[in-house]
Amino acid sequence: MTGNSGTATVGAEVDTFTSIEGFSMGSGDDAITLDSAALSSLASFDGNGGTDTVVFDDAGATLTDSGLDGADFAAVFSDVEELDFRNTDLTGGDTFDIGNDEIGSMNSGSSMTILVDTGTIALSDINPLTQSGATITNDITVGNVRTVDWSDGTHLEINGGP
Ligand SMILES: [Ca+2]
Ligand SMILES: [Ca+2]
Ligand SMILES: [Ca+2]
Ligand SMILES: [Ca+2]
Repeated sequence: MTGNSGTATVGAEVDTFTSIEGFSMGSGDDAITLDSAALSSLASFDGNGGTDTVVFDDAGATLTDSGLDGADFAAVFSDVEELDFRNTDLTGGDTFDIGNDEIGSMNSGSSMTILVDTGTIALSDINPLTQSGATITNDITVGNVRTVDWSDGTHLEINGGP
């Protein structure tokens, strides 16, 4: 990670982050595309209503390079329904660790979809953690979709898409 002047695109607006900023979105479907420097400079992003997507796209640093896991996203995002990792990678046996508490913190309905390109990130590269005493009650893969459920009602879908 170099410096703290990351970029993020929210709708048609491109922001260059030189200081801590926060965003609060409207009731529609919103998306934010950001790199690791932007993530580290972003104070908060509230998707509010609608199906809101966080796209992680950093040409210079993958999720592995930046050491990003669910906790790093949960620290910033709320009312977000999708994490789009189709333009990034996990390498060298690294996993993206994300637990039920982190999903619950990002989405009040405790439901999250992670989009991956199985050419770079396998469905099994996402590592579901158990937090606050919950257990994993269901972890099944059918075709390109892996579904994980926790005993506290948290739901995760990892979608390798067509
Ligand atoms: Ca929204
Ligand atoms: Ca939302
Ligand atoms: Ca990791
Ligand atoms: Ca990979």
